[in-house]
Amino acid sequence: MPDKYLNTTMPMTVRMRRSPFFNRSQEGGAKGHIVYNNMFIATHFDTPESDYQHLKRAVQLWDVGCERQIEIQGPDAAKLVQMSTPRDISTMLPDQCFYIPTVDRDGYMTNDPVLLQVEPDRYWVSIADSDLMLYYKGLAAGLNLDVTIHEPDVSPLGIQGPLADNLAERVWGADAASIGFFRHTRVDVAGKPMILARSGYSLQGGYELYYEGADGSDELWDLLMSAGGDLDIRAGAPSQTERVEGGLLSYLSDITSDMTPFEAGLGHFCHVDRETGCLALDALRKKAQPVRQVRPVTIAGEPVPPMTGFWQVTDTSGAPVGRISSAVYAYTYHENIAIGLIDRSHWNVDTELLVHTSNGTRSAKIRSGFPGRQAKS
Ligand code: THG
Repeated sequence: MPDKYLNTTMPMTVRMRRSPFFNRSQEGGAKGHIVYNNMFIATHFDTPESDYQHLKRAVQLWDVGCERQIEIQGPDAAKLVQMSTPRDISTMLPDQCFYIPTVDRDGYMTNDPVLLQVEPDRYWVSIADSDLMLYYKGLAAGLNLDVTIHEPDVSPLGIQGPLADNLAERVWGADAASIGFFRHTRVDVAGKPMILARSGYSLQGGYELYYEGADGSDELWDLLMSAGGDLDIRAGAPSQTERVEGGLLSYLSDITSDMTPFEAGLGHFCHVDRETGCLALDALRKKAQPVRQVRPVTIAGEPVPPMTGFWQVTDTSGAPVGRISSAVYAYTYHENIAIGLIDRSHWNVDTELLVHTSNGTRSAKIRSGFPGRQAKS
């Protein structure tokens, strides 16, 4: 892959992987980058605000090839996936995607993937940034399960924004474009049937195409770009501001490996009343009443600075009651919105707090919800 499109001074090596959409994403004007699942991906194109405003009004193509798949195939595949999550996957329909908290035996979060069934006894676990595959391989080896586990050559392409439906209908037809939220279907991509799901890391609507292999990726990108020419389509990436406004959590920021799904606010995905086979059932039953939990927080004052570490949250007299893990200035709502992990004593709506940001102490308050989500529902 040529490096001429690399809009960065970051030194490259082979082990810092790039998806087949990397070059087109670079040509689309990528400026900021991060490493996620050992993959190099773009995070912004214009200013964060302009990327955000565009995502909210048009449609963007996102190289989210870093959402790596763990493929688990074989007669014990469902059993193994179920061992890792408290969400009851026996109810998952063949065309459904499930957001699943994954946990270790003690009920602590190991990842928060999207699960889908590719075919009977064959699952893809679409992971956030942690080495979950090793956990599955370890369990499969230790328990002698009848499964094979590997990372397939699959690179999701995000098609996100309010005009994504319009684009998908033009390219793949009305039936494919009208699938329900978190449902998937197969669409034709240059003669190959690939999975298209209505999902993605934004609250603006859209799809994810689970692109298989590398051949033809430029052609697909170009086809989508020309089909969406009059929709103001652009290259883009998940927007930190938009996802925080909408309360979409990020593993290793808002969810850390010392947290349970209950603490992460994912208790509705914990079916601890059923004998699912999740290895953490007993542990999670004891942890179902958390003493700290994720909460939406408003931080007063001018736009908050970028975060390079957690910010401590205290009560108004200075006693620690939690931390802020993500904070943004929400352009639409003209205020600072944050994701906090807050002690039970201080998590009620409207509780007054102090947030110790990197440029000073601000007053703050627990919100009733994330504004990007309230607006949608
Ligand atoms: N899509 C796919 N894989 C992924 C992500 C993705 N892997 C990494 C990362 N993102 C995993 N984390 C999330 C977090 C939130 C959501 C998806 C993946 C999400 N949540 C919805 C919400 O909270 O409203 C829906 C949850 C539900 O009700 O099921 O979409 O983005 N393929």
